[in-house]
Amino acid sequence: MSLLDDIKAAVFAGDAGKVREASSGALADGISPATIINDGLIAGMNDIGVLFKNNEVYVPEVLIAAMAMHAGMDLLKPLLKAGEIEDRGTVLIGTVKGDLHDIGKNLVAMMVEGNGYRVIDLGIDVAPDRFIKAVDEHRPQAVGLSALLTTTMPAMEETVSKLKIHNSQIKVIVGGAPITQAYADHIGADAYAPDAGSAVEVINQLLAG
Ligand code: B1M
Repeated sequence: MSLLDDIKAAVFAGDAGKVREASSGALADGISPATIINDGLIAGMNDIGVLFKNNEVYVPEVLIAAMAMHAGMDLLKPLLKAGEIEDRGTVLIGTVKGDLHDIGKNLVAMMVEGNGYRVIDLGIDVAPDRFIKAVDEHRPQAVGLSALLTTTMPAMEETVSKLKIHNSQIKVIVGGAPITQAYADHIGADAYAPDAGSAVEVINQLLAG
């Protein structure tokens, strides 16, 4: 097995120590940080994302894999030269106003980041105006909104509406347990994703075309 396969397997297994060790070995072998990130760390997160989407692994495995991926990122990011890694764009994400649930939103953020996007996570209980301020500050290509309560679904609708008035070009993706494709269509979101793995696919599709 190559060192890149070792890194991929270590991310998949959630073994942060092994990720660091194999990444250092790959660097010593002359493999570039960008290649290690793309073909090792991101590839490992992609693999776990597919299994998560198919209900073959669960939340803890994904969280542990993401922590392992971050261990590698921490080592490699300072070594990257400008422009060395494909800039897939920036995604802003947050849980809507009044809603304090963040486990699912964090999973989505980790999977999106693990697929090469820059993620700005605004956290929980994010009012529409904070999203708008952050759009102006970070110029994301997409905004992701999460809601877990039926009582905060109207805040999601308000946020989508205000974002679209502010910037009609921005793509808005929504998700969370009570959210459906029909609701996403109703509130004018560009896309809906039922889980973190699908969120990555949907963002890839939205930003590709
Ligand atoms: Co809350 N809670 N909670 N809670 N809580 C639910 C959601 C609830 C269904 C429990 C129940 O009654 N059976 C219920 C909502 C009922 C409803 O509205 N229909 C509920 C309630 C009522 C409440 C309170 C009102 C309780 C109270 O105080 N009386 C209160 C509200 C607080 C508030 O937000 N203002 C409350 C509080 C809490 C805790 C703080 C204790 C805690 C949250 C801790 C945290 O998040 N840091 C909590 C928890 C943990 C839950 C349950 C048990 C688990 C939620 C979770 O994390 N699931 C939940 C019951 C349940 O779901 N079994 C419940 C795991 C997570 C991975 O899944 O978040 O669905 P999920 O995310 C998925 C997808 O939805 C999707 O991808 C994720 C990964 O696959 N997804 C996206 C999510 N966001 C996405 C965004 C996307 C795309 C996909 O694009 C951007």
